[in-house]
This record gives sequence, C-alpha cells and structure tokens, in this order.
Amino acid sequence: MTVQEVGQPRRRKEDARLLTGRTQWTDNLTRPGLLHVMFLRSPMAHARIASVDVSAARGLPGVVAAFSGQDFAAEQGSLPCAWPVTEDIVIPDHPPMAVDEVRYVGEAVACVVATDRYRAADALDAIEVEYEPLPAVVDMNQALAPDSPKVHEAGNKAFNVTITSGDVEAAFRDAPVVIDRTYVQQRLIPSAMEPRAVMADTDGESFTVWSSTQIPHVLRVMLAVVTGIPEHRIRVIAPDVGGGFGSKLQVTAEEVLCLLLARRLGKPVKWTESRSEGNLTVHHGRDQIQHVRLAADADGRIRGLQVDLLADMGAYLMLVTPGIPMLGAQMFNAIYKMDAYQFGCTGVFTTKMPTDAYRGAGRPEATFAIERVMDELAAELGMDPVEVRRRNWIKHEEFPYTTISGLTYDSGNYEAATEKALALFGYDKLRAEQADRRDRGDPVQLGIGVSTFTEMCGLAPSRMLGEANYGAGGWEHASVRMLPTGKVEVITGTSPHGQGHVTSWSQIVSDALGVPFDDVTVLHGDTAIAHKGMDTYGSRSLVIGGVAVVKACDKVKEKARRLAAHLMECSPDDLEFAAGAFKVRGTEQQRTIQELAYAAFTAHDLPEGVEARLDSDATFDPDNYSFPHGTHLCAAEVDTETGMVKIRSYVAVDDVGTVINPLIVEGQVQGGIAQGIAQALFEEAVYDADGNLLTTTMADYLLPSAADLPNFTLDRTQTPATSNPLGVKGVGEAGTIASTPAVVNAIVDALRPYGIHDIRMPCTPERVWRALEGVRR
Ligand code: MCN
Repeated sequence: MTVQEVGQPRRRKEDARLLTGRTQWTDNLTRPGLLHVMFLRSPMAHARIASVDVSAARGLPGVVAAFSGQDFAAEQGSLPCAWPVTEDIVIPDHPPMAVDEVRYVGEAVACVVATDRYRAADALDAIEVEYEPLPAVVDMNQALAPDSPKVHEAGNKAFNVTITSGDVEAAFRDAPVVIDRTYVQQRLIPSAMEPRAVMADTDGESFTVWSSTQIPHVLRVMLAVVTGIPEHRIRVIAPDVGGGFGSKLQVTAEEVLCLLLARRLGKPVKWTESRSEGNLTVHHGRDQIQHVRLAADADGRIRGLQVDLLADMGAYLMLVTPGIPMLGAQMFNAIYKMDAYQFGCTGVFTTKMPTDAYRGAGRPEATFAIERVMDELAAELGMDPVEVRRRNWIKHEEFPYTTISGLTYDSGNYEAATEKALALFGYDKLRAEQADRRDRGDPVQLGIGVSTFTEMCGLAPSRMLGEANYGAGGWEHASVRMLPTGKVEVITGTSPHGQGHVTSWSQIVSDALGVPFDDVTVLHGDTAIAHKGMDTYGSRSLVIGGVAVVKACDKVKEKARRLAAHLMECSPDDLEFAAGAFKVRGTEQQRTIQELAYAAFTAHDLPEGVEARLDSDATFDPDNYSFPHGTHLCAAEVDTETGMVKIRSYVAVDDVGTVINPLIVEGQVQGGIAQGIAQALFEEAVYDADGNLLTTTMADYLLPSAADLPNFTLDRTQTPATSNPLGVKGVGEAGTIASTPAVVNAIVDALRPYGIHDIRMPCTPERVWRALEGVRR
C-alpha cells in the first residue's frame, strides 16, 4: 500500500547536502582566471562628486582594472523600479555606481578588479574621491518640510496615495470611542545566513551570472533591460542560496556591475559582500510612521479605521520599494468588519539606504498597527482583548467575505484557531496570575499579548497585480517529465532559498503520479533549465508554483491514460488510476506509470496525437490571493525595576489550509516568529543625524540567537483554501506577521497599570525602564 505523501512530516531532501558542507554557495564557485571585485563606497550620506581618480589604484600589484562611476556612465543604465504605484510617482535615476552625486552612506562610487579579493580591497585605499558635502536628511517629517534639503531635484516626496471605502466621516462622527495612536516601524536590516555574492562570465557572446538571488528569472529580464545585453544572451543561475527573507528579491548594483565588468574585461569576475558592507547596502526593511485612528461603539464594535503612513523609501526606489507599504493598504482592516476605511500613504526620500521587501513586506506593519489598536480599544472599554476581537471578526459561516478594503477572503475560521490557542496557552490561568502579581505589587509583572492575524500572500493573480500597476505577472510554471526508467524530473519556476521546495514538490508529485517520493527530483534556479518562472517571494511558491506542479502532473496522467488505453485496447474512460497504475475496470489488466513512461520513450506504438516522452508543462495563475490566518498569544514577564522583558510562553495556532509537509510548515512558523520577536525586542538600524549608519556590525545590530528565544508551542487548524485545488495557503511569512504585535501587546499589557500605553520598538530594557521612570517621576 502506498502512503499518502501530502501531510507527511518528511525530512528535507535538501538538508543532508546542505548540512555536510557540500553546498554551492556563489562564493564557493570559481572559474579559470577568476578576478575579484571590490567597491569603494561613499562615506558621506549626501555629497556632490567633484572628482574620482582611480589611476593610482590601477598601478598596484595584482590590480587588473579600476573604474569610477563616470567610466560606466554610458552603459550602466539605471537600476529598475518595477512598481510605480501612482501615475505621478517620482522615480529618480539610480545609476549602479554613482556618477555626479551620492545619496547614502555605502553607495558605490568606484571599483577595483584584482587577482584576489585582498589586493582589490587594499587598492581601494589608493582611489581619491573629492566630495562636496551636501546636507543629509534622515527624518521623514523633516524631509517633507518645505525648507528640507532635497534628496533629488524633484523633491523628497515620491508619491502620495489615498484610498477610501465607505463614509469615514460618518463613522467617526459622534463615535463613543476614538483611539488615536502613532506607531513607529523601525528600520530593519535583513541578515540572511549567506551574504550576497555574484559572479559573471562571458564567452565573448553570451553571459552567465551566478547570484545569491531569490529571483533568477526576474533578474535575467531586468539585466537585459538595464544593460541592453540581449536577453537570450544572458543566463542567470541561483546556486544554493542561503536565505534571503526578501533581501534577495532585488536587482542590485553589484549584479549589474559584475555583468558589465565581465563584458568590459572579457574575464570572469566575482564579488562577495562582507557583513558590514551588507548592513550598509542590502536593502533595508520596514521604516514607517503609522498614524492610526479607530472609531468604535461603546460595545466595542468597530465603526471606522483611518490610516496615514509615512513610508521611508531611502534614497532611491529599488525593485519594489514603493509597493511595500501598498501591500499593507488592504490589510489594516485585517479580520475585522467595519463600516468605513481610509488608507493614506506618502513615500518619502531620505539620504539612507533604500528600503524594500523584508519578510512580510507591508503586512507585518499593517498587522502590528491594527492588533495594537485593538488592544488599546479593549483597554479603553475595559474589555478582554480576545472578546473585543470576537465581536468584530468575520465569522466562519460568513466566508467567502469581501472586506471593506475590497479583498475577498475565501475561507477561514478565526473562532477555531483562537479557541485552540487559548486552551493551549492556559489563558484564564495566566490572567489570574497577572491579577495576583498586580495585587501583590510584584516587581515582575506579567503581560498577555494577543494577535489574531490574517495576511494576503501568494503574490499573486496577474490580473490583480496589473490593477496595482506592478510590472510583472504572478503566474508560475512547472514541467514534469517522466524519464525512460520511470523516475521523475520536475522543473519549477520557483527559486527556493531555504523553504524546502524540493521536498514539498516531491511529496506533491509522489501522490499525483503514484511514484515513490525518492524517485522524484526537482530542478530550479537556472534560467537555462527552468525557462519560465516568477521565482520565490510573497509566500507564493506553494499556492502558485506547487499548484502548477499538480496541473503538470494532471496533464502527464492524461497523456498516460491515452497511451494506456491504446496499449490495452480499451477506451480511456474504462481506466481507473490508483497507486501509480491505470487499471481496466473490472479486470486485472494494468499498466504502471513507469511502464507507460518507457513505452512513451521507445515510441514504438503510440496512439494518434500522442507525442514521444511522458512529460508536460503547466502554468498556473490563481484567481485570488491566499489568506492564511491564526492566533498568536504571548506571555511576557516585565521586570519593572530593570526593564528586562522575558517571554515566558508563546503559543501560535496557524491555519494555512491543507499542509503539504508539517515539519517544513513548523520550521517556517518557528523562523517567522523568531524574526517577528526580533523586531519587537532586538533589532533596529540606527542612523545618526548626518546619515551615518551606526549599526554596521553584528555587535551593534542585535540579531537574536536561539538562546534569546523561548520554546514556541505550535499547533494548527486546517481550513482548506477554496482558491486552489490543493486547498493550501502560504506560510512563509505568517509567523513574522503575527508575532511582533503579540509580543508588544504583552509588554504593554504588563505595564498598563503604570499608565503606559506604548513602548517603541525594539522594546529594549532601556526603553522599558525609561518609560517606567517617566511615569514614576
Ligand atoms: N508549505 C506546506 N504547506 C502549506 C504551506 C507551505 O507544506 N500549507 C511548505 C511549502 O511547500 C514550502 C514552504 O512551506 O516548502 C514555504 O512555502 P510558501 O508559504 O509557499 O513560501 P515560499 O516558498 O514562497 O517562500 C517565501 C517565504 C518568504 S516570502 C520569506 S521572506 C521567507 C520564507 O519564505 N524567507 C525565507 N521563509 C524562509 N525560510 C528560509 N529558510 N529562508 C528564507 O530566506
């Protein structure tokens, strides 16, 4: 009997190789005669470049070439922004190497190519750059002031959007309760395990670019557009990629310049970033100021919500920079029903590293604001925070439900996930302990934080992306080919970099074709092998790419059915498919899918219209986004004497529909929660007033380790999606989106009796202590 693979906690096929060092990180790769590139980066946040003199560097030992931005001005083009969110958005020119002006610390101004990395680094010192300093502007409000220094000639406002649904004025008029809050989403620095790296080579006609990227397919198109090199002459390979979290969803200056250097020199070149170079120049995440107003009735029913965002773009618009805050536009209303909603957002230029996608991208920010405000509403009304949510959320029998912001959620059951989470958490017991500690005046107070989240992922239906003015589609592609020996090769357009697609896709194929799990291999991440693809981000791979695999398997089976019918001289309708074989109903006659694969290979006796080889392609473009949801609960002990916060317990019940691999899902949720807690408690990119990044090392930028995090109690409910045949919903970002507000809500809940109703993230011991000192005084 064959075991159903979908739902099995299979260990990842990928891991044995990855864990035993047999990886192919881009930096491990080499080519005969490989040269190494290092970039000279601006030490100034804002300056005119008077001159760049690379001549002294050119003469140094081992140096093959040195170039300024000017040397590439004619061919380097402008780094792309593929998401112009409004008609009148300002998209400034963004040369990969600065030519006339630098606008953030770390912007490349020159480069050296040498026989090894260290010689290249040493030679950077010999380059003379004359800067004429210009004023920096790091604060968004200051940047919008009329007398602010201008980051770009066109001004510091990139775009402004307002979206209104329902009568907002009426909702707020005479509302018994209005909660009015401002939250700061601090800037974060993505820290993938593998730093960025890129290698480029040419045979004089064609080019190959190896990059630690999440998006080999998008990168290939964009490299062609930016450099003018014909697309069919560019092959992009994403070898093993050690994490990205959105930061490798980018077309970087270094990728473009390595390609151009390979062309200029006719030799292979490679660049690998150092950690501190990465902190400066990997695109940053978050960085929003959120002004949120919520109007409610006295019984806690929400009437209206008004959101006004300032979103820091940094100095330029990169691949999807302006789209990130817009991904939150339809998410602030979350799982709640309301009469009216207004969303406004202004994108602001500052002299800092550009921001762009970082795990959750727009949705963690929105979820944070609404889940924080729901707790404030509960406090204002003296209600339990779970109860206030219950009164407002969409009930399970109301799905499909079209929200005030216009999304149609296909399925969900917030009641079930919340009930399960409350039981696992021991909610009532913890509330009793909290009351007891309050009564006793215990210096260590207990806080309970609730986050009942949903998110839109599975980016996305091409039609909807078009309506949002996104520069590409959201489909995904798969090829499934049965080899002559009955093994299966899957080619996917997704580009996993830690998500375990090789394992998940093998499970899907194993069930669909009735072949053993170990007989399936999955190829990806090379534009010469996977011709079509839209890559991996936005928790889209399973709900789009995984479904494309199913569709391709269906076509393979259909072809096999026709062949089986021909060989067994029956009608295709007389065949039933089970356990990897086509059986003639009511007889013992059958052909296994492996036998059919061989027959299709030999092609000795094919029916009319059936081509040799048992293989097929499919492209899937969904009708809707995917809406996973869940309830996360956090209990935090807050030491009111030291400000120290300790997470005592954390329960997450997620609903991601049908689960392909529970072990992978659990890993995704674990990692996601860790990243969300990191925003709540630890991480922050800090710039000084002159635009210098102060958190350039891991000593300054506090990434939590496993030792800083509690054990998480994880469970699931399963409400299948109705928008795809697998019933699956995305999981890659869920934990990050849900966890940050759960933690901050817990801290604020502990401190509410002291008159504290917010702590700015990250909630470091110093910030908590200062807040307490403030009220004590
Ligand atoms: N899965 C499943 N059942 C479900 C949902 C998902 O078994 N119902 C499995 C999938 O088959 C897949 C994995 O979970 O193996 C993640 O699937 P999905 O939610 O489709 O997300 P993506 O594969 O598209 O991954 C992208 C997502 C994003 S957007 C970020 S950011 C992120 C994340 O994945 N970055 C990661 N997880 C990461 N994990 C690692 N290790 N490294 C990163 O950089």
